[in-house]
Amino acid sequence: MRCFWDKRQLLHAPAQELHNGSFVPYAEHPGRPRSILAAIGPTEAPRDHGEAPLLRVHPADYLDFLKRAFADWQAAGRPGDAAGYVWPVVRRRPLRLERIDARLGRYSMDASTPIAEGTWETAYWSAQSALSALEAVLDGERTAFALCRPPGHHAGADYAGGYCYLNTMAIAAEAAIAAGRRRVAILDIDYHHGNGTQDIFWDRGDVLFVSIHADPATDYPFFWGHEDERGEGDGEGTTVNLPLPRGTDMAAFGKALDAALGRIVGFAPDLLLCSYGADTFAGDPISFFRIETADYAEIGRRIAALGLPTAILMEGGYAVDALGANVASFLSGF
Ligand code: Q9C
Ligand code: ZN
Repeated sequence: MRCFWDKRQLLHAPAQELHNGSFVPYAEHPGRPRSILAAIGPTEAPRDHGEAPLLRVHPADYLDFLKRAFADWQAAGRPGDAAGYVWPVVRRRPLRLERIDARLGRYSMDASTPIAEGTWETAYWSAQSALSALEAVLDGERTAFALCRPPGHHAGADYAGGYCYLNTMAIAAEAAIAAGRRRVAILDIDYHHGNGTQDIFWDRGDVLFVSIHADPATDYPFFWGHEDERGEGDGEGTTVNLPLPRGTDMAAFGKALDAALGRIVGFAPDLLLCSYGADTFAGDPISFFRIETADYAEIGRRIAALGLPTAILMEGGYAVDALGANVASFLSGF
């Protein structure tokens, strides 16, 4: 399988994140892609598709924020990585915000997504890897893999969150539509609900978003991913949420997967895009499902059995020692 990765995706390395009340080492660190690279064999550098495909999803002012935030933070005399501490939940309205702390609040949803020196460049090349995997599939490959890092599915059109800055999945889906594909299905099997992807395609009838994830009653991101969220307007019924309880093993996950695949078949898409997170693994340090390494091959086989052209985009997975084996197992199923 063709695999895409750019070594500039190692640059982003925030020191810490706020986790359950303490500052702890940042879980989404460069050791993750190193573990994957050691397990999957040769990769190709992505082609540079420029900013136009990013601007199909994200407004220019948000990209400008991502590019400038670290420099603005340093210019304000702040130590470490740029991180917000105030968020406009109540009566949010358009404002021309100059203060870095205000901009960090305006353009992010949580305290686990700091901006460090190489963040923009890393996110940019992560998106280019996604676009290159999509391009390979549009050009006739049955499957392709993008080692996206940072991940993307928590980032909305104008906000960062959950270690995500650019929504790589939405960027790929919009590129597929711009290239003439009429119906695109997204299957998100990261442990966490893909709130950013859901938000971006909430009212879209041409993009199906199906997600299997930990129940937001108990798990991040809490405010999205409940079963009764089904989309609106043209998108009514094209958002499908299948939350599962903590402790879910392959038997229960497999039933939800079959239901998800049934919805995808019913949608009759031209193309499948898969947000793959290995944080459903039993040994994941921040998650609570019980999927084993060998199970990922079975999950991959069942998805491949749809027979759809499929681009796979990497999302989460924090058990770094097992991460490469988990990704390799999943890809082997295809
Ligand atoms: N105390 C992805 O897997 N931190 N993002 C949760 C819980 C955010 C995970 C904190 C987890 C985001 C792509
Ligand atoms: Zn996750």
